[in-house]
Amino acid sequence: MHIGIVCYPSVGGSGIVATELGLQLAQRGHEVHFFSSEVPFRLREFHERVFFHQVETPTYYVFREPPYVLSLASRIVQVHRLAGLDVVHAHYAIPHAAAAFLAREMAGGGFRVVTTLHGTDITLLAQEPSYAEVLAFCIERSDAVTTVSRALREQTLATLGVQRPLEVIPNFLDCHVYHRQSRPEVRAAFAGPEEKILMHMSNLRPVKRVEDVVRVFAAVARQVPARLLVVGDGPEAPRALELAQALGVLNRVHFLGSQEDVVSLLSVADLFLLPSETESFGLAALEAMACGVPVVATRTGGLPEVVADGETGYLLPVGDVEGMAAAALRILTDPDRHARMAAAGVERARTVFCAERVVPRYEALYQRICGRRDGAGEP
Ligand code: GMT
Repeated sequence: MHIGIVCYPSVGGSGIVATELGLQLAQRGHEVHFFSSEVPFRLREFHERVFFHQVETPTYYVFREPPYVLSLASRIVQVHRLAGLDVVHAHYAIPHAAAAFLAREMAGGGFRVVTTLHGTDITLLAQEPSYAEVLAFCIERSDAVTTVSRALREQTLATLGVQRPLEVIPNFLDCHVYHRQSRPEVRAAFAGPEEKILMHMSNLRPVKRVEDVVRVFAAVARQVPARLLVVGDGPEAPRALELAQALGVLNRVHFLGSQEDVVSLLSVADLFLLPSETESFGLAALEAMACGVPVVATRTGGLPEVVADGETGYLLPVGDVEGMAAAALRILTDPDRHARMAAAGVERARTVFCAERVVPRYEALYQRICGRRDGAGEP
């Protein structure tokens, strides 16, 4: 099939999942066309059957902001004329689903539109009167809509009152890439042999509650020698840094900024912290589990569908810093428990969330909405 993928290029779960999906589809013989404002993070190498179409937004003095949706819709239609797209798959509804809808209208219905809801497009933006109605409209008018967790599906039905079916297809990983490596030199760069390494990785926005990460770490570091790696960048970075200083742990916290090779870093971590306010899935938690890192996270959104509470980590109420610190210490001070949870995380990632298990579900969906009977998986 010829598949268009529309996504955000920056570091963030929806862009990572969209990019990985496109690469997996290309490996399975499909022709994949990415549409974004820049080359997506993680699409830096050449891949056969993968094309990238940059969306240019020419500016003009009457525009307050360049109308990206219009440029994106035009680009999709141009590529459709040349490549004959069967499906355009919009990742993150705003504004990608609207642009895909407009492009389909302009192309006389020449392709199908799939929208994948990822998280804050529903949990935050659906509450905004400026977006709610157009969001509901795009969801109703897509040929298929998926959500990355059951929790997000329920939330979408509850907040927008949409009538159409929403299919849950969970996020996934390339399990050939996400596995624990032996990296003693990376470990030695951050910690002494007696120190535990805790890690957090996100785009450091308020929803991630990065201050809770620092508070949990400070409580843990009072009991066991430890270091904290903070991977990613975002608006909460300065506050987290100030808090680490105020709590006297700044010399044990490493703010690493955005990193491409997260597997090397996860491979030296002993525990992963994800104390988010809301998390429709929690891709970072899954990446940690796949690399044998137990997770302490909040019981919110789709996280309970990813982290098996008591088996691959522990889930605590949002804001329960004390509880999360106690759970972290329970894991870090008990080598048997740690080993059990690490192994259970790897097992869960491999049996439920590997690309081989999940990508065929997207293929089957595309085939279904295109009315093909030639079998899922066939390009
Ligand atoms: O919704 C967002 O905050 C953005 C989005 C992203 O691009 O990072 O994150 C969401 O999508 C990811 C991929 O499906 C999920 O793993 C994240 O849980 C989800 N973020 C939130 O729900 C806060």
